[in-house]
Amino acid sequence: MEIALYYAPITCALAPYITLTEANAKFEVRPLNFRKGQHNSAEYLKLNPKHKVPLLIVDGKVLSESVAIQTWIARTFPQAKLLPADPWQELQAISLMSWCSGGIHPFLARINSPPRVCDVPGTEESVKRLATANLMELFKIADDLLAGREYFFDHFTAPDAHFFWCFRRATQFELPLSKFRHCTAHFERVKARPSAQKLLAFEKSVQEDFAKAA
Ligand SMILES: N[C@@H](CCC(=O)N[C@@H](CS)C(=O)NCC(=O)O)C(=O)O
Repeated sequence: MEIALYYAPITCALAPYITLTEANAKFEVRPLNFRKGQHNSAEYLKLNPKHKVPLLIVDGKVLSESVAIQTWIARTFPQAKLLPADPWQELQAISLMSWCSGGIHPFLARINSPPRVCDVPGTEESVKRLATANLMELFKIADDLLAGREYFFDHFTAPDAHFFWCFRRATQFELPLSKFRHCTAHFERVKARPSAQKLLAFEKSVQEDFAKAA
């Protein structure tokens, strides 16, 4: 089986990178340089008209959307136990990933780029403020879910990688995150895993290559 992951540094494509690594899958990474608009190239748009990463290619077949990609990885490599075995718990895991993707991610995107959702002059700070307030509410929910736990379930699963990305992205903005003690501990715990360490080293090397090519 040939697996390729379209990825860009900093983005949510780091979650499937970690998950594929946890699964011990053999995969090729195809980094896109967003600064150079490679995600909007005609070639990439043919693969993903949504011009987003992550995108997974499996034996020539294309799969978009993090939740589907994470679920595919977990189902394809069951020995890695990347989703809980119990069917109800498995759905809870998919629910958590959908929340990361559809609930949390959009507020991170608004903080990152307010004009993408509102181009009325002078509204940038207000878009950021409202998105931050929403994000704080969501992180409080996650913090409560993670209280007294190492991971969302009784061992590391795909939602841990997905939420790790959400929290990491938030740390890259100036936000008051230290109050989320359990999210912070979870972030450090996932970050210490060899899969996340591999990802961070890979991200650094891609960023260095992009800088050289700038
Ligand atoms: N719902 C998608 C969102 C993916 C997404 O927004 N990816 C961002 C990076 S974090 C992206 O590729 N943005 C480029 C663009 O929108 O042009 C998923 O969960 O996979």
